[in-house]
Amino acid sequence: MSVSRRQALQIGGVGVIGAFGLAVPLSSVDAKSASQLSSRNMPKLYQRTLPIPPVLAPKSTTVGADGKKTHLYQIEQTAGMASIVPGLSTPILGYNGSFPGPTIKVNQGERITLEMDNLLPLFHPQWGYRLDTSTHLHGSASLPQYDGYANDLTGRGLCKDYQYPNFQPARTLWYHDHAVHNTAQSVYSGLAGQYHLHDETERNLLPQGKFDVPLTISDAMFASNGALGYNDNTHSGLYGDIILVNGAPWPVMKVQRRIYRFRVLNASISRSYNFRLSTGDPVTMVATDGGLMPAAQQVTSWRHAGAERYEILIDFSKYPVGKRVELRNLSNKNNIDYDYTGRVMAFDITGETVDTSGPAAKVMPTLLTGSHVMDLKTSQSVKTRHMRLKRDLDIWTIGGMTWDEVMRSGYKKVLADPDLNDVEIWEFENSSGGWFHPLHIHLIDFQVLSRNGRPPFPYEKGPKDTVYVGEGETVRLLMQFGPHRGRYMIHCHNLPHEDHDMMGQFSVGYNPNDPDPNDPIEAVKPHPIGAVVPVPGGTASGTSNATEPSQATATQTAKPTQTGGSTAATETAAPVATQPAVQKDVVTITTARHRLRKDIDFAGTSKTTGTTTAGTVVLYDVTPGRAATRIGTASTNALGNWSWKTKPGPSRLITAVRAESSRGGTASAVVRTR
Ligand SMILES: [Cu+2]
Repeated sequence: MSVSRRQALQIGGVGVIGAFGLAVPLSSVDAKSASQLSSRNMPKLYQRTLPIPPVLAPKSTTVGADGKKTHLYQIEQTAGMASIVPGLSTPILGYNGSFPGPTIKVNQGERITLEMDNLLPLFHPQWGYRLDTSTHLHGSASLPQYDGYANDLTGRGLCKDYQYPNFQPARTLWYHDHAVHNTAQSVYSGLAGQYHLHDETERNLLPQGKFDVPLTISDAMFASNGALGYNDNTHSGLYGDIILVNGAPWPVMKVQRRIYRFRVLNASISRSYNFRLSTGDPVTMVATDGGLMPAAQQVTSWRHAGAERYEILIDFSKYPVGKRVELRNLSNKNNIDYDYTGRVMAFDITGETVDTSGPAAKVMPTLLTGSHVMDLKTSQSVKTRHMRLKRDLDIWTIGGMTWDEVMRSGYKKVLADPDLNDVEIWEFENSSGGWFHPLHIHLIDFQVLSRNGRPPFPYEKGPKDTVYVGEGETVRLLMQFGPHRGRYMIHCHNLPHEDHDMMGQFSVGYNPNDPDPNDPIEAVKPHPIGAVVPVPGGTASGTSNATEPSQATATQTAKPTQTGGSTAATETAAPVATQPAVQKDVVTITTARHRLRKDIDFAGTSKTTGTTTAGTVVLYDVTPGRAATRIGTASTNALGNWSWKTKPGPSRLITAVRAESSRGGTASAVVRTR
């Protein structure tokens, strides 16, 4: 059966019901393009100048009693319009209305309070889900209550004050939405930006200022009216036909004949790249997710999955004026490629007077710097854990767990419970040949020990927080848990995988029933925008000392049972909770059909009275005679409709189904089987 391209694309304002779960045989999608743009609106290679997102200025800076600066920043999450394709405007969601969001730059040891205001529409204008947000600063060892926990949601009209400690070594971080079940579509809609943490070592080794260039790379597909299209191939992944760098399709950048530093972030929700220069020349890799590598690596091409950051140096002095050097993508297994997804951007070498100020303008650094995580030894490890990354029916699992199970346990269930400062080895196994998983562990940096028993790639020989677990691969990672106690997420960074439902959590330094002063949902609540909230004294909650994370640990290890408000976390619990109460929900199932080896199709409604909360409906196979199993998740749109279908469907016949709404309602139905 062939599927029209209109069905294949979930077009803005049209495909509300089917935004999740429409199965599309890949062969039916036009191989030249996924977008439906007319040729007049289709972007061409290397027409746009590379945009550089603005650096955000703080609202204010104060100096604490300890002499350390705290910068107050404010970002408004709003709907906006972007000029991405020629002749049309694209509705987006953006930090301060733009994609990518503004870049935040900070020096090690300076704290940041980020007021994150949710001024988005109540429901996503195209895909209908409720736009509650949670902001994760990826790469930061933030306290759990500031880490963007998926269910720590900030609703429309509310603000959450995030505290960022910035005590870690210099690195490229990024902030992005992490809202439960909707991360993929919210990040795809534009909620992502870079964050640069600087330190003395890095400032003395690597190019700075305009020679230190953020490259946020993503892919997208567009409807004929310029709106974003969405098709995640039944949660396998979204693969757009148009490559964006800093929000512009296939841009070009004029460069001087000197060395440049590029902070390459793959912000695609699913696509992985295999980057290479058109000249075949190597780049010099100097930093990974967690900052500087011990030694620079010459790399001709590198595999780069979602959320990974690699900092590269390119020496343009060896090319003649007028030469164009392209950054290309050789692609990897299990991506869907189109005519121009092999191209990314171009650099045009100019005859402009060369500015040789600053470090590494003309000479490549070779020895960089060691780090705590790269100095860890396997002999320090007290435990080895093994987890499989796997698809069960239509659900992605990690170590046999889904986020749904974590939610059902009242956020108690964990995949691992290391003690504070424990060193452990974690192994991730992907036995499948059908997909790859970029695995992200919050809080910590890790060292990649091996992949299938062999050494990691040269470009992985630095501190990492996300690792490419390719087809048929098992990776071994070494890490130390700290400096904070509490619960943190671990998940796949193919975001449709994460949302359905490849996410779990681990707990550092607590037993399951210990009280948790750093509870990721309860410790710090959002407040109405504009309300004055007391900032706890000397906060960033004990993580202020740049050079002594052990100091931070000491503050955080205050007995969880302690009362009397003497810990920072207890003090920050003061702001009033303003989350709307869950209202009565009525769920119906209007369609329930499973034709074995053909298709499966469920649809219905989930309607609430009073305030509506974010809605998803989880479907369970409740066929008599076997244990109930989860089969899928659908999102409820603004009209209260949900739908879930896939082909060919589960391999054993489902004769009864139960729908459970996240808003509390349930319904069951007999399934038609013909
Ligand atoms: Cu995955």
